[in-house]
Amino acid sequence: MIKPSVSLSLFDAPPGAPILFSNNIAVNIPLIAGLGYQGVDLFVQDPDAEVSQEALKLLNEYDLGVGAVMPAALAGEGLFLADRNPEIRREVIRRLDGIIRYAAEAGGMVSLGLVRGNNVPGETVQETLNRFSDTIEKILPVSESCGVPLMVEPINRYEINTLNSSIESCDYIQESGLPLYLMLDTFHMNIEDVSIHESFRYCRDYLRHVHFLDSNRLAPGMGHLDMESIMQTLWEIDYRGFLCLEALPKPDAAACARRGAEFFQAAGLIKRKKI
Ligand code: LER
Ligand code: MN
Repeated sequence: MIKPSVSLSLFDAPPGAPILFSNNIAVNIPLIAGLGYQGVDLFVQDPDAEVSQEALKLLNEYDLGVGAVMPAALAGEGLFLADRNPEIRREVIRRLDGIIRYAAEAGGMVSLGLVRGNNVPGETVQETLNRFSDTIEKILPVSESCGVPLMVEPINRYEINTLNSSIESCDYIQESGLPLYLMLDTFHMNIEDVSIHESFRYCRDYLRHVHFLDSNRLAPGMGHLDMESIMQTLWEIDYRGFLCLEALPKPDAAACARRGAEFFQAAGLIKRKKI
């Protein structure tokens, strides 16, 4: 079953972030459900904040699931899994512990994107990835005991310099031997991958989540990718999971979410209703 969802943050989203709905959950959660979406990706800063518990209650009330819990805010605070400074690595492990426990309550998975950190001058990419793997080994006891899958999200070269393409990320997971999965984002795939279709086929056994955006990080149909044919490939590989509109709120959040809902209606993923 493929389910459409949108991105929602529990704090004021930084300008330029691909967060469709920002804060104001009492208004946004009913709106998201009203458009026919079936879930959200949750950008969380502090899992212990009151808003984090309120969000779970409201999501439950409106029958919305959680795909990925996104710890991108940690990266915004300078906390990275592959950081050379052991103090920073200890702090990111501590903060991720809370986020993983929250994801377990939400029934979601945790994405490791910008939070993995950059390769810095003076060492090889492999050395950076080895440190990333070492830190992951330290968070696995909690993610495994909570039953929360950890997913690597390949991200384009303009945002990070490790694990940019889908295929190199899939190879990294296989070579590391770590129990990690993949979430693929068509916006990044369009920049880094030779073929979005071939990447989905190559990664199918590891694929747990999809960020489903057009070329300009807006709803399908608002850019120049052939999103219908990408959808077709996802059916072909028997993908079952969320297609999350992790979009920019342009021209505004509701308008972009409505364009996405129209696409998902046409694809038969949202039941016909007036949107
Ligand atoms: C997060 O899902 C993402 O796609 C990154 O580009 C973070 O901004
Ligand atoms: Mn993404």
